[in-house]
Amino acid sequence: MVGYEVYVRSFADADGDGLGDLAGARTHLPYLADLGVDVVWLTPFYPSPQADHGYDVSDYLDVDPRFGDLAEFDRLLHDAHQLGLRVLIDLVPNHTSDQHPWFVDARSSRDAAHRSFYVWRPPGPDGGPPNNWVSHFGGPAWTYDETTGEYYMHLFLPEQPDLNWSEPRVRAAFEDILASWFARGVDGVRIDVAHTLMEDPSFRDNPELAEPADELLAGVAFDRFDHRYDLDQPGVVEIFHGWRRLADKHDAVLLGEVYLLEADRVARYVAEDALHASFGFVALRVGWDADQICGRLRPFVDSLGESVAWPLSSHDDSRAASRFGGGEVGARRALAYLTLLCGLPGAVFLFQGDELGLDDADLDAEVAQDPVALRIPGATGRDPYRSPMPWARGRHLGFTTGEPWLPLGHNRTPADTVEAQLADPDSHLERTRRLLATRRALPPLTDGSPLEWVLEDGPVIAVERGGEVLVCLHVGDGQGPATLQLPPGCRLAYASDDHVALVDGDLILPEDTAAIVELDPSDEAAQTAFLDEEDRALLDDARAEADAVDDDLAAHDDDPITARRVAP
Ligand code: TEU
Repeated sequence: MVGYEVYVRSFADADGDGLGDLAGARTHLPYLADLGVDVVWLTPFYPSPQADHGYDVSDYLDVDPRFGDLAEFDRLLHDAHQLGLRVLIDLVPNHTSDQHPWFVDARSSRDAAHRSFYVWRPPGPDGGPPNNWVSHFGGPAWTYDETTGEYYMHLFLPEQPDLNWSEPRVRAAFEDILASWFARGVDGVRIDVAHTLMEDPSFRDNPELAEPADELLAGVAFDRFDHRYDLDQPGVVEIFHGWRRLADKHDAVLLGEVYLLEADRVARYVAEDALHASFGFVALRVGWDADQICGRLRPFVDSLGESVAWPLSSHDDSRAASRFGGGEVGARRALAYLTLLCGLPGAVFLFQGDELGLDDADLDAEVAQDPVALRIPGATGRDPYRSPMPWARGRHLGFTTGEPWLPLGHNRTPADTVEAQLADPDSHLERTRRLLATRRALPPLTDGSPLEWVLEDGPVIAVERGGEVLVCLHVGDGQGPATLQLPPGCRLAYASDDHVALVDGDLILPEDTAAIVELDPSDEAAQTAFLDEEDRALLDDARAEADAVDDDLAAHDDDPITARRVAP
């Protein structure tokens, strides 16, 4: 499937209050269906004080009046289904808002009914926080509560207290929440920080790292620790057993935001009795470098197969076009990279505006809205990824008739808009649409066909699917176009750029471009041209065995018992 992340507050504003809303999103569903999207993920629209822009929920079963109401949600869902789109909502189970009635009660006294819904600890020996855990958003992961004389834990803002998932009533409450949304007709949930629900019961200090865990991580305080005791704890996966039974009953999907970069750790969450799939965040953590792209993506392909969702960008991370160099070059690379992702097993997820080739918005520091920017000294925060969608020429590029909650960015121009790009067959938007259509038209790209890494040493990466389709990406080495000799009868099904060509069996691939090639289905040699000797021998054996079975069947044609052909 092709997913599309709608960051609701920045997608489209129907009522002119400067914030995107559900009615605005509904208006543009036909646009998404035309683009080739299968699944729309809506970021949180629940009642919320908006301390973390909706990821601080104060009521899991309603819609914040700023975004609409339940009737508007139902209309959106109905329209989406009419268009053949499925809708995922964003479930935030790790923490609530500090304004959620559970927390309001929990902090009222030590023996409040909901006290155990949250994680409370007495002060450490020096009267300070109980241990050295830090929040994602800077500062300790603990806030002292004057009224009750204990600290509560929060992996994010103090306004986002962590729920205590050892409390069976929390588990029961979330199963009810899920059942309610599934009964309403939602097609699944994206599960916010799915891997962080439990903590080590001894609340030990996390070891400090000499070096950040990953050179591509931001280097904020959070990344200076080995999160051995606060993330990815035993027992989290079991929580999803009950969720999966509920989801299966409603034919709904559980997609985890398991923000871990090691494939085997992510894979533990994906099982027949746990999540259907997880995002593969490594896709956002690669530079424009063939070794990194192959080296980091391949373990996810190997251990998750079809159960991974590749994000091209997200509301938490720099946009692909910016990560790969910005400007025209960045946009060209982002489209070429998306082409490769389309060649891998699993789902691909666009973040709104990726289809336009947008890079991060250029915003003045004074307009900062993201708590990360406002609370971590020196941090730019996530606003540049979250600026409003440019729809059409004119004021605020068609996002709102009012004043946008965040400016669109100095670098946004009328040429970036959906309106302008729809009118130009060479636009990023039209090329993206053709890419998604090509992916849909070539079954080996989506039917679970086996994958072969044909070239992975760079600068050209090539993967072959099911012996029928070849996807190639040239990340560039300063040497100009690469030429790949292909077997006869190949067809160029998609090119990310006009300078890609297939001439007399030679695929000419300029730097920063990608192509999808269909191997001649009538030419068996072409289909196996990329197999190594061992695989070709295996294939020959399998074919010989199939022929033998066929002969055997023919010999028993008149037998009363029906023989079954067994696929080798
Ligand atoms: O993100 C979880 C997460 O791990 C991110 O905070 C990420 O580490 C960070 O954004 C990198 O800058 C989810 C949501 O996607 C995010 O928007 C929320 O702020 C967060 O959870 C808390 O709910």
